[in-house]
Amino acid sequence: MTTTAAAAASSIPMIGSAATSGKGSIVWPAIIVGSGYGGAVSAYHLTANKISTLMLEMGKRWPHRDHPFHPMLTPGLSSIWLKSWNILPFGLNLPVPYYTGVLDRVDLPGKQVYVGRGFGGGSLVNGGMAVTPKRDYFRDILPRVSDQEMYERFYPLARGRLMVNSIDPAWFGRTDWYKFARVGIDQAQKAQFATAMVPNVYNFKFMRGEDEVPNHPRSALRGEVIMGNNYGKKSLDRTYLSMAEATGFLNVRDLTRVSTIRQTKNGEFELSIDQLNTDGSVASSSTLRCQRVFLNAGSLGTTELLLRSRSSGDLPNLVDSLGEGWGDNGNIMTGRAFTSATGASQSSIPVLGIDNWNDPNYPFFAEVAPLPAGVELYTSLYLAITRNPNRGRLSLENGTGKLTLNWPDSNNAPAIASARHLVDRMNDANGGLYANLLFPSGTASGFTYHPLGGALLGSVTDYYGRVKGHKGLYVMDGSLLPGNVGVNPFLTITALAERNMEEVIKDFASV
Ligand code: FAE
Repeated sequence: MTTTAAAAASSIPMIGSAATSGKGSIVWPAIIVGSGYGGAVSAYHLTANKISTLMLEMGKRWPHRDHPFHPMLTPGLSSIWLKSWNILPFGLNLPVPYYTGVLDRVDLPGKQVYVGRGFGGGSLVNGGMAVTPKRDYFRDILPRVSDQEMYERFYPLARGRLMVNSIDPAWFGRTDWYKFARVGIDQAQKAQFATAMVPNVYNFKFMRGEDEVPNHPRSALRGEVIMGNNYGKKSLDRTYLSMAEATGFLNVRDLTRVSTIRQTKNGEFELSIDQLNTDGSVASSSTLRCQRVFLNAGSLGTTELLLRSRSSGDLPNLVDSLGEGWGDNGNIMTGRAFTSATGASQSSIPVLGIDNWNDPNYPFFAEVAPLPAGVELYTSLYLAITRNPNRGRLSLENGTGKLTLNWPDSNNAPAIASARHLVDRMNDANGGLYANLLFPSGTASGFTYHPLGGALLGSVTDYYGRVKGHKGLYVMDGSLLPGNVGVNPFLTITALAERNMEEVIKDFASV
């Protein structure tokens, strides 16, 4: 759904209303770039305060009533962002329709970065795991943010607004769909690893209905997740963004990509935008104006826009540390074959973690990941988040001006060591071999689902996401976080954005 600024400005009675400037174009009180976690929390707070807000999202808005999404083994039109082949780690390069689908992979030197595209950002494609980091690790990575405030106030607030819930232990204990996770618990216990059940934004009552109620619509039990869920998952378009739209103060333009941001002499901002067709071509280009910009294009998108705008002289005062502190959250995938039967039917939503975070030598938190192939593979799959202290730097490549990353292979060494420790100890205790058919070298460290950093809190921004050097410009997304949060990141991105927005909304008092 697309609402024009002009229509919105004339129809909404607002405190901070979009004003017509002397030149006749609309000046929005606030524009948000990107509709993932940072963008959605920004939208919630701005609109709750009756600030007329325009949200620009380069991906497409997919109405849930159309049930547009496909299982990951049979991708379709809505699945992949502007590629003609399946980009999944096990996608075998099979052909897919070239369209503005939900899952994208940005290939940078040393790292393939998976991201969500569409109204809802990463929430459309992620596994929904809503995990709180260990409190002492949080203190390590963000020492200037009060952990008391975060753990007593903002994490619970974020969990509530994201509609996080937990699986019923009795159903988990008996359903065939989670045999793979129960096997994970048994085998981890034999290997003397601790395990933890993990909350999720997928509605587990709905999932149980998928299992037990005849003719119930299926999503998690139909292999849907990484290319969108038609039902069950409380993606942001069903939570924060829907609450923001219900206020009447949020206007959304999808398929709208921001290319540069310029601050003018009077302190306002001009955003250059391209309206995209669903084949990726540019239908039209124009400029939008606003008083404040909330930049939430994700770690790569936000950092790239800032780098580009600095290099063109449009945001000349951005600090030198822009692009630094980027990390892959220690992501690494591995697996074990010829182990116990893990079940032919597997829910696509993970609920179990193997928690070895406090091991000083091989720290990791490993999601026991589903492999919903529909046949018994006697294989266990793990997406491990390791404590990898190595960081890269995002920058623009000389000559081409394309986003690039400095990430030597040696940066992956701590992740590989921890992942191998996981597999070796599990195999020693339970039997089994490295799943070399899936991962020829035993582990896959050349990708990440969790890009973090590039515009670090307290460095590129102040301690609340206000960008240094450009008053009125804010960042609230994963680019604030220093490369590794120790668990799956969206709950921390959301909770931190809640904390920051509660503070920066006070900046509007003067408007
Ligand atoms: P993000 O959600 O990426 O949103 C950024 C938005 O900005 C996107 O919609 C972009 O299309 C849009 N955008 C980018 N550039 C532009 C531009 N120039 N103009 C206009 N729009 C633009 O950012 N995390 C968990 O905690 N639990 C999980 O279970 C989990 N599973 C995952 C599985 C997969 C396959 C993937 C890819 C990620 C997973 N994640 C998971 C990571 C999580 O989704 C990610 O950390 C957050 O989505 C990042 O939130 P941001 O707000 O930073």
